[in-house]
Amino acid sequence: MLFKILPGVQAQLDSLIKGDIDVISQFINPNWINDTILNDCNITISTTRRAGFGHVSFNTATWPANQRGLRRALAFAIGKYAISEIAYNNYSRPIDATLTPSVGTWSIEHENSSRQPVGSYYLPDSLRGNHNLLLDGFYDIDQDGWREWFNAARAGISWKETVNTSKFTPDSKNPDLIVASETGLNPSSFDVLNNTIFSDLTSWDEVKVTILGTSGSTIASTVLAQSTLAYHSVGIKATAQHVSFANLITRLDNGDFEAAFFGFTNRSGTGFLEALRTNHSTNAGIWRWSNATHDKLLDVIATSPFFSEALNASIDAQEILWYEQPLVVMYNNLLISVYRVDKFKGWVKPLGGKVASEWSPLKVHLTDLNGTPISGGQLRIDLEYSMSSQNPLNTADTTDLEVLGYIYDTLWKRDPYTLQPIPWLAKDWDIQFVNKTTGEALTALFFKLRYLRITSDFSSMMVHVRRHDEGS
Ligand SMILES: [Ca+2]
Repeated sequence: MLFKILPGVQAQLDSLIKGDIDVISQFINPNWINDTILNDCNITISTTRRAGFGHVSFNTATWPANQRGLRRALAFAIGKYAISEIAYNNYSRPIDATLTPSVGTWSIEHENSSRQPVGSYYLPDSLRGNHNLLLDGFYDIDQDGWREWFNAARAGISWKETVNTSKFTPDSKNPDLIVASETGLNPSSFDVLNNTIFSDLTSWDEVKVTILGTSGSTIASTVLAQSTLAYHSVGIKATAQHVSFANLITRLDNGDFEAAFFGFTNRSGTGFLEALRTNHSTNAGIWRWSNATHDKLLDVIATSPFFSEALNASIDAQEILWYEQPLVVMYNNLLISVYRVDKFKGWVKPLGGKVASEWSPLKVHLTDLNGTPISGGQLRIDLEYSMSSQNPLNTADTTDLEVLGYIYDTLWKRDPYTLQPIPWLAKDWDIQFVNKTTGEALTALFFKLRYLRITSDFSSMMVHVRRHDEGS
């Protein structure tokens, strides 16, 4: 194998067309796929659904993003097909579920849910968006088309537990909307006793939401433009703000944001749901969201020895997220693989991954004139940057890990088509639940290593455990 450092998609595509490399390992924006590539019979393009998604996350510790109605309003009002079309030239599909379809049966996405789907946010539905805003108390009190929120503290009023829905009046954005018969109102959001708050115009604040996204990305600018338009359609004054990626991360960490667009990867099973656990570090650095029922379901997923019980808990947990929308999942884009087929055959396209994965170098082969596989040959792959470390224990750099993945072997791998664990250095393993004297329940993994014809006393052998499932 030979790695060539080629910064930028154009250099990588040029190099592939000239035959200097055999496969592009980097992310390819669909806008780069032109007729030259499409018409080259030595080059193949294939797609696979990414194990991840683009979304808008909310900081649920700040007003107004702490109101579910405001978060759901975006989910309802946004047009998810439009985002996939504009940002990805349709190399993308809308999704609602927090676990992408690439994790198979664990996902509640409509196409593979084992239960009746909870509903869909795919199509823009400003009526339901408006409805959810009204239920949580976002009200266009001065009838100018933008919603306000009653500032109880300034008015010297404390919220009451009782809500008299008969006091609602028609909404300026949707005069036909009937909300008086609705149930499930958030008791913390409204005090309509005596109808006094509706006459006190000075105590209503206009609602404003800023949505962050990185600068220089057409995908980010598309999502931000569509999101602000969606909010405008339901009377929320939303503004897009483009910042550097470093600034975005800092603002997330500091809780200095209301909403932000970025991407997530979830490679396996239900692991991503853990990131939304109340005390999880990812949650503490992004959503600051808490839901005791969701936490309990995660415990079931983590500890249940019964597949169906864990599966049902996963479905229930995703349904809570579907209603609560601490993050509005928007699209599941396709990963585009571009590679030459004139030399090597047998490329592997794993579920949710690209052709340039750990499996292709193991499986590709040259062929003789009769098409019979022959050994040998040099597979050439591009790298965006040079390596910063050759030590797998001290790097999290994607370029480093990509190369190191070909150098270091693991105890087990994932089957590329089913994503189930398969034996590798370990030929078998056993999972046992043990109780220490402290009463603490622990999971113990016992590996039976393959007999390897290597010269070693194993004194320097170490097991390095990396967590891959936390989404960030
Ligand atoms: Ca208004």
